[in-house]
Formats: sequence, C-alpha cells, structure tokens
Amino acid sequence: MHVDLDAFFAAVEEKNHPEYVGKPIIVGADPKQGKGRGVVSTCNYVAREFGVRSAMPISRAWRLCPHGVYLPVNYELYEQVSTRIMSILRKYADRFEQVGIDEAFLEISQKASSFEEAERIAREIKSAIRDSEGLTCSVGIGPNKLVAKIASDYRKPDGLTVVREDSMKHFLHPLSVEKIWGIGKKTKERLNSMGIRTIGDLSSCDVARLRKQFGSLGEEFHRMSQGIDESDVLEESPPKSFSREHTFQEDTSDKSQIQSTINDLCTDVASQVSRNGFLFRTVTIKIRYEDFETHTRSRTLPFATSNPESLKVTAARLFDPFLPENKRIRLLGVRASSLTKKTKQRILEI
Ligand code: TTP
Ligand code: MG
Repeated sequence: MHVDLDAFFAAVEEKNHPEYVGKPIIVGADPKQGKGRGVVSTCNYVAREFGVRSAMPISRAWRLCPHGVYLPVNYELYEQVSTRIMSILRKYADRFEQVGIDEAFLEISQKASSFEEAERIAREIKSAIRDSEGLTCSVGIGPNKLVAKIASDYRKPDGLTVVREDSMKHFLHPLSVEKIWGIGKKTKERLNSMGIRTIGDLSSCDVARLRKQFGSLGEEFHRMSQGIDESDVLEESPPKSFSREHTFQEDTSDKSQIQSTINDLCTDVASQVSRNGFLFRTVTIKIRYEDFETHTRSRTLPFATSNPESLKVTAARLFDPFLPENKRIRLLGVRASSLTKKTKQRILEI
C-alpha cells in the first residue's frame, strides 16, 4: 500500500484557516505582487484549476492566479502533522517505510489476506486521518511498491485505487511513461521521440532497443513497464548517533569564538537527541587544526541522559587538552551516541 497526502502543505494551511476554504491556496515564496523570486512548494486543488503547480516560479503562479491566498512555507508545522500521521499509518503495517514528508509504503501482506481486506484497511486509514487531522489522502494498493505508488497517484484527491495482479497490465498500459520511477521530463522526451508514449508502448518495445539507448536503465524501464518490481518495504533503522560539525569561515584561535561554537554545537545535538525521544551515554568530540591534523576523543557516561549541560561539561573536558594557544582551528564537531529510547518513566523523573 502507498499512502500520499493530498496537497499536503496547502491542506494543512486550509485546515488551520477555515476562512481560506474554497479559495486557491499557494504555499511557497512571497509573490511580491508578481515581482517575487522563488517557487511554488505546493498549492491546493482549487489553485491547480488555474494551472498553478509545484516548482513553478511564484511570479508565474501570480499571473495565473492573482486572487489566490499566498502563504509562506511553515515547514515545522507540516513536520509535526506529518509525524502524527506517520504514527497512525505505522499501526496498520507489518513493515513501514516513510518516503517523503507526506508519503509512505505499508507492507500489509500479513495483516490483509486478500485485496478486499487491504481495501478495508485503506478505508480505515483514510477515516483515521480525516478524523484526527482533518486531512485527505490518496491510497494505492498493488502487488508491489511500483504499482501501489502509481495507483495512489491515479485518482487524486481523496482517491483509493486497487490494482490486482490480473488487472495490472490493463491498468498500466494506457498511462504515460512518466508514471514510471526514474522517468522524468528528459527521458520522457527521448522515449517520445522513439515513438514510445505509454507504458504499454514501453512494454512492447524490444529490450535491445531500450538497452542501446539507455543502457541497463533501459532494461529496468522495460521490467517496470510490465509491473515488475521486487523492492522491499524497508523499515527505517533507528539512528545510532546525532552529531553536528562546524567549519569556521576563517581558521581561528579566538577563545570566546571557540567556546561559543562548542556551546552551540552541544545545544543543537542535545536538542536533536531529545526531540527524537532518545537519551545518550557517549560523547565524542572532533577537532581539526588549520594544517588538517584531526583528533577525536570519546567518553561514555555512567548514566543515560539528554541533558544539554551534561553534554556541554563532558565535551568541554574532552576538548580542553586540544585547545592550544598557538594553533588555529578549522573545524569542531560534537557527537552523541550509545542511544536508548527515552521511556515514559524517565520523562517523569526529569
Ligand atoms: P507531493 O505529495 O508531491 O504534493 P502534494 O501533497 O502537495 O500534492 P498531491 O495531492 O499531488 O500529492 O509533495 C508533498 C509536499 O512536498 C507538498 O505538499 C509540498 C512539498 N513539495 C515541495 O516543497 N516542492 C515540490 O516541488 C513538491 C513536488 C512538493
Ligand atoms: Mg502529496
């Protein structure tokens, strides 16, 4: 199963501002009355009727839709909503793979023994997301990731498309070659000039001809045109560490600049650790001098923590012997590792 939220950034804005409902909403750079630079991140389906699209220059969007509601990108908000939705989706999957901020693959072969059951799960997912976040998504179900992804895109917004193995060819063949993974605008044009427009054309094309034009990628295109994809839904492995490095604009031996950089690095790393719900035990520092001589040192604490002060104190001790008066520094780095998941009990202790 592939799930993709509809007009994601714009839909979140619409949900938070009921006064915009029904209006064209364009999220992206400031249009500055048509004189602005930058591009459209996304827009809602009302704005799409005016021809506005993702990645279009904002000045062009303004010409197409001057009466639209133009909003800046509030990435932090979309990320929060995304995290909540992903944790809903995860519950329905045997294995789960988030792809972008608004899409994910769900392996559901264990949880659903038939396509009918898969469809029922999809409906449940759609209403769960609607009830908790007030957002719609489009779902595709298929025998593999490739087909599921093409299916989720087939009827948008608020779509649900099920493609069984026996109807796969019938579904794929009339679609544009662009729907295949890895076929962008340029490849599409090259294929078109060979007389290949649809996935059906691609599948009936001689593999040798495709190999001659595109190398091994051509063989891959041919396989995909037949709906063949053996890639797995890959569960993301938990992070092993969080780290930050800073390279100075100019090599420095300025003590206060060095201290404040170390301080900032520690604050950042500690916040990454706790934002992701972890505790760390091991602190590693890295220092590189102007001549590229590099040192790293680690220390493991007797307890797990996400306290920025513990990170600062430990890092300061580790850095101390490496901060001579006479050597300028090029780079500093701080890493927190030996991570464990923060449990509810531990949160109460803090
Ligand atoms: P998409 O899923 O490609 O687009 P969408 O959710 O806005 O619309 P659709 O209904 O067609 O799925 O991308 C998800 C988010 O990623 C989108 O809301 C904004 C962001 N994005 C960009 O910032 N720039 C881009 O060029 C694209 C395509 C997306
Ligand atoms: Mg989307």
